[in-house]
Amino acid sequence: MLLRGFARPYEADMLAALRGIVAQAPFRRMFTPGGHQMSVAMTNCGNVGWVTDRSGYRYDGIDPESGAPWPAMPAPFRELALRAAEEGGFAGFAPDACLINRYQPGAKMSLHQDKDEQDFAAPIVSVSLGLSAIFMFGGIKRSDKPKRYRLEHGDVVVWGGPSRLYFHGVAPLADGEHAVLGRQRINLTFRRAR
Ligand code: MD3
Ligand code: FE
Repeated sequence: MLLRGFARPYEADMLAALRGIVAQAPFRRMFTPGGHQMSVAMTNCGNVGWVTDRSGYRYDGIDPESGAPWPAMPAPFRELALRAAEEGGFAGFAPDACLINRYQPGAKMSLHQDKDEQDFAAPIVSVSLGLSAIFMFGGIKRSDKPKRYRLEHGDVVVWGGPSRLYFHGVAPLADGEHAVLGRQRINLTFRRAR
């Protein structure tokens, strides 16, 4: 379910909280198990964070860069995720992980499934901020032809039910200047990892 502009009322609180998170756990470009450096820079907040390195993909309670726990999930993040999931028909969503992706011009995310989580019955809630991006939404098979959606500042999407395991990705970010966030797109995904 696509909720256009749903994050707008939370924008100021989210951006303030984001500054605190990034001060503790800066964005970094991780390596895939295959040894490729991702074009998207990432960080996390919550009890666990998604990480990738040469040994594989996993959720980890510790930020490998600092050796410290990830920053706590701020209250406005939890509130937004809960309210959006409720709109999408998933009452009581309590995410334990929030992956924060930063796209600069040219950054992209290839078609993939999110399946490192324990419980696929919980939805994933995504929040887009800053420059808009073309989101590609396929099907259960990698070969299913993706539909394209433009995701803009403040848009929230709730991915639950069958779509939870659909292939998806993001086309290379076009250059531009966003009034609030400048030359970047930030995407937050709220997850129930454990
Ligand atoms: C559909 N992020 O972090 S958010 C990711 O814009 C990821 O940064 C993209 O894919 C981004 O894993 C897309 C939308 C999204 C997130 C999770 C999904 C769509 C999804 C999980 C299942 C199906
Ligand atoms: Fe994903």
